[in-house]
Amino acid sequence: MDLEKIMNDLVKKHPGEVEYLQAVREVLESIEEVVNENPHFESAGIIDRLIEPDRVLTFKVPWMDDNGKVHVNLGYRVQFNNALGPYKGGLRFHPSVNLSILKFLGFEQIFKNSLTTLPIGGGKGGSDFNPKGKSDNEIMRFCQSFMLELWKIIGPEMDVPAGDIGVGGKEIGYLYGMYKKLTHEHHGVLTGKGLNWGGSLIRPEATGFGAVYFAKEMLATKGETFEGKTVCLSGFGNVAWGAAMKVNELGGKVVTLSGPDGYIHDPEGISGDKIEYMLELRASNQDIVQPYVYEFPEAKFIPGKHPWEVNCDVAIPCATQNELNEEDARHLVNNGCHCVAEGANMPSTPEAIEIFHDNKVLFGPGKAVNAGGVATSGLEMSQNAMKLNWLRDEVDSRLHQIMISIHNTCVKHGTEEDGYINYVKGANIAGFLKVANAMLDQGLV
Ligand code: NDP
Ligand code: 2IT
Repeated sequence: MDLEKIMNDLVKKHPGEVEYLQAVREVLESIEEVVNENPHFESAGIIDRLIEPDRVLTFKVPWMDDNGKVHVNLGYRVQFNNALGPYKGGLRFHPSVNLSILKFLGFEQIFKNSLTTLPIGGGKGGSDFNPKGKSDNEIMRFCQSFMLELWKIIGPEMDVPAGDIGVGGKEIGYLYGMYKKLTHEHHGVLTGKGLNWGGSLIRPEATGFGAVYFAKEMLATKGETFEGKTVCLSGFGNVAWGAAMKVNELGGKVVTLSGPDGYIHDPEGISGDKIEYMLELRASNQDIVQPYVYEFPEAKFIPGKHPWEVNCDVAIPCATQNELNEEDARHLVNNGCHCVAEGANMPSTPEAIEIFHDNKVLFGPGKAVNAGGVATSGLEMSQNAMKLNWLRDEVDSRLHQIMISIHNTCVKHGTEEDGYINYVKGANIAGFLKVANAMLDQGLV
């Protein structure tokens, strides 16, 4: 496999799609050796077929605000690969959304979903719509207009969207309502649904819980636990909330949160009411974490900075892509952090990952660490198909088992000669092999 040629050709075809190109390069670098050892992948054109999405739907989303003014946003669905099962992946509503970001997320999702052990392919979608500061009615009208286009290409055996940044239970409800109206069908076409109408217990907590279950396994390889560990989190959304709860439960202390305005440092620990307050902060539909210090004055707000300068044992980035750069990685390593688990998708830059690897930090990449979210979406699909609901403990224990299995898979495929576990390599190779072999089995389609 000529990696540089593949990348040069891809850059020419998709100039400026930096996040997508970054994600593809990372995977190809990890799997290069495996591909070279298996010439049948090359002769079947597996790599060329894998790095381009099966199809992309782009559409306009016109909607009216509460003052009667008309707005037009862009909507997308990237159906990347369905070798293992129906396309599956979240919808992101954020002003930064563009095709490059959704292609990177859809590409990552293929390997993540493969690692979950469940039969789901990879996709992603969303819009540059900004839900911040919008009324519930405005969000509803936007979601309805979005679904007026999306419904044509989704379905429980075709493509099953869910939430991501800016899309939580409320948005899933409005999207589902419109899908149901258009199709007259009440089947689980979206995951992350309300508990009374097909949702699964533990789905809201799943990504954060899963990330901490994975980090627990990473620490265990060094004979360590979360007990007494200081943990830095970023973000203050769904993933950060679930991770904060589970770290506390396992005896760790969460000392930071962050938003686009800066970060909160609470040396006494973010637990109990303070975690519940995160939900209020998100529900307030603003874009800031600063109000935390008005509620809990013992904490400090540091404007315009990331939390990675704070001393910690474990870091769990839970906000967004490329939020942890080379300098941040140096700070973390110099301040004693020896375990980094990516709750978000691709939060560390390639330079930051190199520093973690050079310093033999336990580094878990997003596609392995945060796979608990989509895995529990898969469990929601199973429950919908069976028309029954599992109890909380049942879903949680399945989630926990899946995270342990993903960890074992990474160890199997990522352990290097000196014993260091390269989780990036492990996750990429294991995720890739399953998809590549399924593509071979299914012929040239
Ligand atoms: P939420 O919308 O609940 O929270 C996202 C958090 O990140 C918020 O604090 C948000 O602040 C912040 N954020 C978003 N964009 C930016 C930006 N450009 N700059 C700085 N901060 C930003 O989303 P989730 O918690 O669901 O998602 C967080 C991460 O986890 C994402 O990378 C997502 O892809 C990933 N993920 C989510 C899963 C899920 O099931 N929800 C599953 C697996 C991964 P604000 O919104 O105020 O800008
Ligand atoms: O990035 C992700 O894995 C998600 N946003 C969850 C996707 C899903 O289908 O539950």
